[in-house]
Amino acid sequence: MADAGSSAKRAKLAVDERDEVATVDVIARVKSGANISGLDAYRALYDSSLKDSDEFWREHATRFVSWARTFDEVCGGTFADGDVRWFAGGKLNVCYNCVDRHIPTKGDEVAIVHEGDEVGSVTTYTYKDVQREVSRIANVLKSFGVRKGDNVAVYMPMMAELAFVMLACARIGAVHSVVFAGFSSESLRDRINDARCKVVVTADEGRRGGRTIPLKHTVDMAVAMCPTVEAVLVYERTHADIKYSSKDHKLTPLLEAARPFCPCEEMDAEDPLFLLYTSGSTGKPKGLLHTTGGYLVYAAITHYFTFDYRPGDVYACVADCGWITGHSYIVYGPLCNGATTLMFESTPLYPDHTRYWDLIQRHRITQFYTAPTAIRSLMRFSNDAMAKFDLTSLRVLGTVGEPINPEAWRWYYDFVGKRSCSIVDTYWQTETGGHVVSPLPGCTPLKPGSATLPFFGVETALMDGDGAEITGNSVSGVLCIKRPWPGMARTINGDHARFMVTYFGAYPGYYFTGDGAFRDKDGYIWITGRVDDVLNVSGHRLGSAEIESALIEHEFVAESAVIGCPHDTKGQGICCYVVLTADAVESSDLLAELRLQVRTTIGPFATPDYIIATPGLPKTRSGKIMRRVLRKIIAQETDSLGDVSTLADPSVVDILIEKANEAI
Ligand code: 6R9
Repeated sequence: MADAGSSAKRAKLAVDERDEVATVDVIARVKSGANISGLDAYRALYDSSLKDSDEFWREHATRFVSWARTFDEVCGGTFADGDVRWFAGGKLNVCYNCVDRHIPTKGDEVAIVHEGDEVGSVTTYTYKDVQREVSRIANVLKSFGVRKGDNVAVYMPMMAELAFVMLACARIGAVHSVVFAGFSSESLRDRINDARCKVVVTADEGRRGGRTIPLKHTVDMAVAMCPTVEAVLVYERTHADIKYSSKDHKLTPLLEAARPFCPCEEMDAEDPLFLLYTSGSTGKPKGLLHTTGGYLVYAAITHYFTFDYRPGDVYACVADCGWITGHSYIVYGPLCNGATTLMFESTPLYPDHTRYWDLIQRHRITQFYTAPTAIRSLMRFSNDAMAKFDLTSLRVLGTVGEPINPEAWRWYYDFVGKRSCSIVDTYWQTETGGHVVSPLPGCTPLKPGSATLPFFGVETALMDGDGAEITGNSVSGVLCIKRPWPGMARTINGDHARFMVTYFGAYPGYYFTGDGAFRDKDGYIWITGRVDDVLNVSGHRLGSAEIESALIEHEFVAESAVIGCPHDTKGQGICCYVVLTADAVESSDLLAELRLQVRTTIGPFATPDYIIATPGLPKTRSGKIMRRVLRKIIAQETDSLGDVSTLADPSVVDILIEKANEAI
């Protein structure tokens, strides 16, 4: 069983202790020439970004992005009306901005460095190379009838070609929907069907951590139940001998035959750029829609300031393009800024735990961006092996995906950054498109565990249980954003009503993040985690409802309740309580089967840490499951269960405690 139980010990700061945390003033390697220098400069620019918002965004939209036609209006619409738009009337193409416009000045400079699964299997692509490769696949897509506004599903490993496909879609005005290659065929099927995709791009197999992932096989199972799919285009990553049916097309010969130039489609600022599915607290995953102008401006400006990007840098975000982090900070932000961006196909532990350090040393990486879960898994090893690598190229170290515990922050700062790098704990979401709360290197004094201060143009607010805004400092509440920002998602595919209810229903006039936060005495923001039923497992969002419905599909499950539990490396683990049907016999085999059921329905990253069979769930008299009680039980905080007298059957609590203790 996983080591979730012991994690209760993990250092967790109590709210009032956060006010006592001193700032760390590190900026040695960043200081000279930082893109913005000092807290005063930040405050001045931040204030003007709110006070003269239109002017701020007009100036930066023109500075970071090239427009085929300038926009007539900076921002229009409101949260309340659900019609927010940015840069209306502006025309542009995202791929032109990320590739073509850099060619006159840096056509022969490296745009993408790809490090494959095996150590040192490196391929580099200049901006000219990228233009050629993107054009080829764009022309192939067109030959399959993909046109402006069509949705294309992408289910690929972290090959450079994944970025090419994304850029190719942007080039011809198609809307990509990248599905993380760790999702199951059922998850993929639902996403393809929700977006009515007509083409799916995949690879024969993936390679990750020395293992082979049968991607095309998964696509076959999904597409069998996707009536809209006309063609499946297959990159040959491993050249495995796989089955090709009449809808399937090997890309190798098609790309060889394709013209290596494809013109860029002129897009409206508010035309869709991509869909990306993410878990919500209820029901099926939401296909969030991002549009062209605002998203690109926001990805580029945040990449520039948060990572203190400078020409000549080798910037590396080791996330997967299947998540928003890969979209904004591997592909769109860095390439829009003309950067050299690294794509990493492998894992931090392959072939051993020094892979990242070797990567940094060999590529002379200047900015390194990863997740707290990876940091926690690496800090278990002795630092001696790391000490043999030259990490002095680093200037900025980033984290994303979940709150970073101060212990992990310290280790990242002391040992990876050698106390000379800025740590940027970037808080944001699929919905926000880019960073909304983050330190800026050489600018924001750091506090281990705090995402610090809002990005330019982002007005944060904390709300109380009655829906009122909490003023002042040293306060906790629900984190909201008070005004539109360019990178925000515009809708949920096919369900604008759900978009409105989910994000603007809870606090009218505010965007609701779903996260809790503490604002300390200096106004610094500390994210405390989700306040809804969304789990965050190794930085991946999972809805408890999704896992519950996967369990319920099993013939022997009558009822289930899924909650997050503390976990040493993953941040949160998955704990499932199941009530078996009357004719079921509880056995370790059956529980293993249920675990497998979740794994195959959603994907391996959703594998439960605990499955606990129980005769009943703690429910109120109105039938609502008291998840708080379940959370406390698995976290072994049974002395603070709170009031359980309102439960329909309070005796179930003792049984649950006993069962949980057995499982741990
Ligand atoms: C970018 C990304 C979003 C959720 C978000 C929050 C958590 C992300 C965080 C963080 C604390 C940070 N989260 N960054 N929590 N500190 N620096 O991860 O997007 O997959 O949509 O997840 O992740 O709970 O609401 P996404």
